[in-house]
Amino acid sequence: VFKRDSYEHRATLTENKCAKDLWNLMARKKTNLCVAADVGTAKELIVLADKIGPEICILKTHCDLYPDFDDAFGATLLELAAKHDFMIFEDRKFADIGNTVVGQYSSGVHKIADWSHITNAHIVPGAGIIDGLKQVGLPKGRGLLLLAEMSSAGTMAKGQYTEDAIAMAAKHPDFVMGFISTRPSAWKGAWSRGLVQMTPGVQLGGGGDGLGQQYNTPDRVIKECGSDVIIVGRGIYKAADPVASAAEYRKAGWDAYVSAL
Ligand code: BMP
Repeated sequence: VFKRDSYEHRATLTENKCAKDLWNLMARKKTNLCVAADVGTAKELIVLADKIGPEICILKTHCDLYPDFDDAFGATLLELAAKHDFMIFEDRKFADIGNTVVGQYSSGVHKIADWSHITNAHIVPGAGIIDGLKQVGLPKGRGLLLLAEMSSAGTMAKGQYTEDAIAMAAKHPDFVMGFISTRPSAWKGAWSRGLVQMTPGVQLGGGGDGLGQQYNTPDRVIKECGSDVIIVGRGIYKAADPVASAAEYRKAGWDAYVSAL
């Protein structure tokens, strides 16, 4: 079991507003469950978010999946986030040069920086991508996650690449709030405990999806892999009863955290 500090304490170790808000939210609401709401339309997403809102700390979106995305999308989600006390994470996975991501993050069709508290980026372009996103996001109090590892089979994000992500995060403690990771308990490089570890590829039954996704259980992700937030998609929104399933994942994630303290 990966020995850990409480979420309350880790809130005191970060310089990023979003990370501090998230640590405190998780402690207050007693949930480390992020739902990946990869449903077919914005309409379905909003219905789902209102139903499972009480169970989650983060609602993760892929706004380019929804054919009915419109200018009201962000405001509606922000209302639900306030109503149910959760944060919004647009899983945009920016991957371009600094100048391009400034436009992609702030404007275009989706205007992500206006409504998403958290977003993420690949480090493949080098540090300029963080500088670009930070120019837009820091004045708005946003937080950035770096993809240090991925859950998919054959991922290139490993070894030296992961070490480089750790080093880049350390240079931007005001804006980089954490990582997408799969096994931070095994990392060799030192990283600030104020940074949040979020892990996708989580299902109670384990297994995979035939397209490269690899699943671990909530218990293993939190206790053995050293993660802080479990990200669950199909395990919840494809369940016969998504609210009951969200409650089940929430309990599994929280019990694992408490037992690892
Ligand atoms: P599911 O639980 O249905 O497999 O969904 C996983 C979610 O996490 C998807 O939204 C996917 O885009 C995202 N994700 C992932 O699966 N692996 C990663 O390494 C990074 C991700 O963002």
